[in-house]
Amino acid sequence: MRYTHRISSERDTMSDHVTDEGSKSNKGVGLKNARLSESSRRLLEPVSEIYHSGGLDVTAPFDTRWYHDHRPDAPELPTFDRTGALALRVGNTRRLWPHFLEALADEPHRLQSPDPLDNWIESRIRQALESVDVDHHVVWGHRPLRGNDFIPLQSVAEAAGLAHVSPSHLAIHPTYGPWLAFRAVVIFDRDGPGGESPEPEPRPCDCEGNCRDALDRALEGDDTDDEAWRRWVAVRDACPVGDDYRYSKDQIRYHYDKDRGFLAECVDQWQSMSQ
Ligand code: B12
Repeated sequence: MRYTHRISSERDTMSDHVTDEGSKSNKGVGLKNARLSESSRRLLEPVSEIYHSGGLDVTAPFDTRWYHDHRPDAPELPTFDRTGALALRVGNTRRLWPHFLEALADEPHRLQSPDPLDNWIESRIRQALESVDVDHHVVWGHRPLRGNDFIPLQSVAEAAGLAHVSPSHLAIHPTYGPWLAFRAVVIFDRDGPGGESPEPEPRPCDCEGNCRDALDRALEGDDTDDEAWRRWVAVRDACPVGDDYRYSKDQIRYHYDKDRGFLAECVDQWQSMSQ
């Protein structure tokens, strides 16, 4: 293991203190406020419910046209030849972590995968779609759509009124700040909700957070030194929004370091604490 500090002793449960009740906004994280036809709601509800209950808690529908209007320069989403297709964007906050550890405890073979997190997320997302009888495509955040072209999921979030991309190039949600990740988009062979994209929250980025300075420090630093990951975490920490939703120490460490040995230790610790 490259780093010497110990695994956090905190057991990262579903964090009772972190609920959306009373928070400034949990906009864009579910179906509740989405404009959807009854049939689209019936289609998306069970899938969305599985994602939310499994830690993919920033999941909500959108219309592919909103993204295409917002980023005409970027790669296009598949749309089944519709002007605007019904789509679900799938993402998460810190709530993903305990579900991930639990899954690895149940299915330790996933630890052998080159990227256990992407591997598990793909299987979760696919599993929930098994009972869906409407044609669909899944576009993964971590896989290019074709060639080297990724779909910019931050722009999908922006087009759907969920987040703003900040000067640090991170998407900032009004409640979660930069502490959220985007995993995939599922596009269905159905018309989308149409109309204008939802009005975004006011941009939280006219602040003194100096995330741009933190980004410059990270970019100037030597990426091979053992402290490089801390400079990248500092870019997220520079944002004054979403402090309560900061990932746990272990989650941060794994996301920035991707050390599977460390991940295995987290799983062992999680198992011993849940016995
Ligand atoms: C390729 C990629 C990277 C590459 C290169 C990023 C780049 N363009 O410079 C690398 C591997 C370096 C990278 C690193 C990180 N990434 Co990255 N990355 C992606 C990925 C898979 C595709 C980005 C892309 O090509 N988009 C397509 C083009 C067309 O989009 P674009 O809008 O024109 O450009 C966007 C990005 O490319 C980025 N970008 C463009 N130029 C620059 C320049 C700098 C200096 C930076 C930092 C970013 C950046 O910001 C643009 C939006 O404003 C996305 C997931 C996705 N599919 O969106 C994650 C994603 C953008 N990354 C993410 C994160 C968190 C990181 C890291 C901070 C942490 C980490 N552990 O991965 C580090 C940062 C450290 C670093 N050294 O940069 C998150 C952002 C979450 C958020 N809240 O916004 C995403 C969305 C993945 C996720 N699972 O959520 N990433």
